[in-house]
Amino acid sequence: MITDEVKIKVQAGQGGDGVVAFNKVKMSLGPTGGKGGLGGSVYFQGVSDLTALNKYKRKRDYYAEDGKDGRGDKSTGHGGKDLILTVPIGSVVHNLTTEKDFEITQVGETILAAKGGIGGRGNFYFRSPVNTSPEKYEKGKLGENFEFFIELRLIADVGLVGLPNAGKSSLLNELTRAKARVADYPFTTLEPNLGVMDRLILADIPGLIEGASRGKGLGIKFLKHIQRTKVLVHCLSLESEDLLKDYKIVRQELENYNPELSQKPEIIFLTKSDLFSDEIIKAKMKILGEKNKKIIAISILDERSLVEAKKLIFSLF
Ligand SMILES: Nc1nc2c(ncn2[C@@H]2O[C@H](COP(=O)(O)OP(=O)(O)OP(=O)(O)O)[C@@H](O)[C@H]2O)c(=O)[nH]1
Ligand SMILES: [Mg+2]
Repeated sequence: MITDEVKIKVQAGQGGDGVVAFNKVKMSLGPTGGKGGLGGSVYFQGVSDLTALNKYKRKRDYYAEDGKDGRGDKSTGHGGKDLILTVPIGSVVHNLTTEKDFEITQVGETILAAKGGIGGRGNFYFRSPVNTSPEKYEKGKLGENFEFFIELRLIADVGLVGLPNAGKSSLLNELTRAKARVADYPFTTLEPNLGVMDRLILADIPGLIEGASRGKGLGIKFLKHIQRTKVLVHCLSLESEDLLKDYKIVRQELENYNPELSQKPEIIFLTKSDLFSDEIIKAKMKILGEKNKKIIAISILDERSLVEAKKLIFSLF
């Protein structure tokens, strides 16, 4: 299962305290208290594992290590260990405290989430001609603490959309080596599936229904995953009694969710063409047919139509 939304709290480490110490050797009396070490910072780092957010469902609070106190020989305490929190590439991280957002799109990309506090100075740093035996020191500063909302948006080139049962997952399986579940009832797909077709990443999301953009069905939760795609492939089953209505329902939901989605280049695949004669297909295609629409009939049982489908997709890249 892919977790695609989590809220976590992070706390960077506190700086170590400065120390009060004196040299006990007669010839070199004087303050020797060192500085506290730097508190550990918290970072986010991109990984390719799409399930990397799952762990944040179980545990929500994260702490980096505190810096160690300074030492009596003028030396600085050890720094606290940094904490690295892995997130899948495609994560959008919202800092709920500062309201700043950032995106992680590359494996290994590392972004500072919360900075560790600096260590306090020990009494060695407060020596002066007028006070050769200062007892003064500073406490380490607190590390930053923030609350984050992390949202995964899959990075795909092509998004497969359509009503439930339109044949989206079947098509994904044919065009890529994905093994998405396929069945003859609506809402077979409960989580997005990804597949790779040559260099393109295809994302298959759960079927959309009327009202999806207002939260009906499953679709809304996953529309964000196609927000970054370049092209939408709209699957419409030829089995439908009213293709135009089906088409409009999905287009309307895309538009309602985010008008940018409906601006993306779109290809229409009329699916399950093996079940119908050429005449019927032609007639049905006409119903949708505006001249400038890219539209073809396909079947997972017709290899030639799948080659055409691939070509059409690639023509938009
Ligand atoms: N005859 C025929 N059946 C197909 C074809 N493509 C898909 N199907 C069948 O249509 C049904 C639905 O296919 P899915 O791929 O699960 O549809 P989906 O759009 O992913 O459905 P959801 O995940 O529920 O939204 C399954 O029974 C498939 O076997 C096709 O080209 N020809
Ligand atoms: Mg499916």
